[in-house]
Amino acid sequence: MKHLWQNCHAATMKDGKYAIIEDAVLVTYAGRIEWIGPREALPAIPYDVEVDLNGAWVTPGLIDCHTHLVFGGDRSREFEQRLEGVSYAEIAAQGGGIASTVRATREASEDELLESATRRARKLLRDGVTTLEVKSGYGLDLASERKMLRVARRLGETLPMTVRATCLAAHALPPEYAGRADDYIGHICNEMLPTLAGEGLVDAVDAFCEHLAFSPAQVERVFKVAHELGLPVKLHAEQLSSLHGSALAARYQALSADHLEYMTEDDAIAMAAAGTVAVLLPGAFYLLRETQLPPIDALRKHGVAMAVSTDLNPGTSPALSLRMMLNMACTSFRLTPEEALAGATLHAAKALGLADSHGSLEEGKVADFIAWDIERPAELAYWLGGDLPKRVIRHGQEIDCG
Ligand code: DI6
Ligand code: FE
Repeated sequence: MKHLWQNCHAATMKDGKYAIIEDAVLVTYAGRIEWIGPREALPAIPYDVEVDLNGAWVTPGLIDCHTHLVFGGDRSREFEQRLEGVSYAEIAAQGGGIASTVRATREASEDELLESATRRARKLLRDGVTTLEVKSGYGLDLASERKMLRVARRLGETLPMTVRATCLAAHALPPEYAGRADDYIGHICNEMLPTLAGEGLVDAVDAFCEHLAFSPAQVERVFKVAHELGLPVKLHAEQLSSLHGSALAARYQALSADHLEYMTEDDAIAMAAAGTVAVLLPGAFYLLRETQLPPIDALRKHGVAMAVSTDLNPGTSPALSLRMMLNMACTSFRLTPEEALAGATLHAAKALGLADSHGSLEEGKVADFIAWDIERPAELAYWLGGDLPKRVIRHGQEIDCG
């Protein structure tokens, strides 16, 4: 069925930048956008269904390109400890932090993980997210990483969302490898990645490059194997200190380098040359009460595409609203609302390797879009969370988000 969606305005992100069409019309067919433009330019296209969007603003479906939303347990006690003055690194050193989520995630069954992850993913969907990345990294052994990645695949099968699965086995050192980080990296390279990739469970490979996680040399071993397996890479880099992980990621043509508070201008130059997206995660910045800002001016100056994401995870960013992150990206990082919206659509798609099909309203792309009942697109970054009235259209079909 061919749909004609009319009586709306569109923030299209066409041609790689924020752009708007007033009094827009979209024609969708077979899950794709067949035509989009101003009403006066609409050609005579026969259609089956006409939909009145009542003056809504239409944007691409939001894309949350960095989440850890599959996990067992929660870490609200750790949140209290941090408020009492204990640092993230201290908690990690005491066996809390990521390690405590690893214990809970290993204990949970696949169905239990699917149930809790579905609840979180549904909240994002209700907020306008139609494409989602999910990382493993709380299993840290073959069976538990597989369990997490299978949950990511099942989310994509059971929810009206596109889900990309990223293997983050190099997130932290599992207790059984204490003091043997190089051996664990060897296990990831020789067993885990080839097996999980062979099972079709991995769309990209990520690692945590940090003093309390893995060194650039260890990350590079993982990247080499990812490339041998034909998988793109991403990296948690420069979140707590400067190890130049973002420049390393650029050398491996990474889809993205993420966090980046402590990156240098030279890192930004390397990322620009490689087309690596900078994924900004203001939720983790906020929750850790970080004061070092990512170098937004250097990223702008060198033309690095900036995405914005929730980093939804139980430790540093229990964030269930991507729009809330748009607000924080503006307020804390001084992005403009236009940059923030491009960061949760156009550039987020690129960070997932989906730039050809998602992230903008253009002919031939997937017909994933949100019709927001707002007066101006800046409202998407202005309201602090809440539930903005909207209609969610995925693959050209309106869906009920419950
Ligand atoms: N950086 C983060 O912000 C998350 N992982 C990472 O590498 C935190 C994960 C956690 O604390 O559970
Ligand atoms: Fe993360």
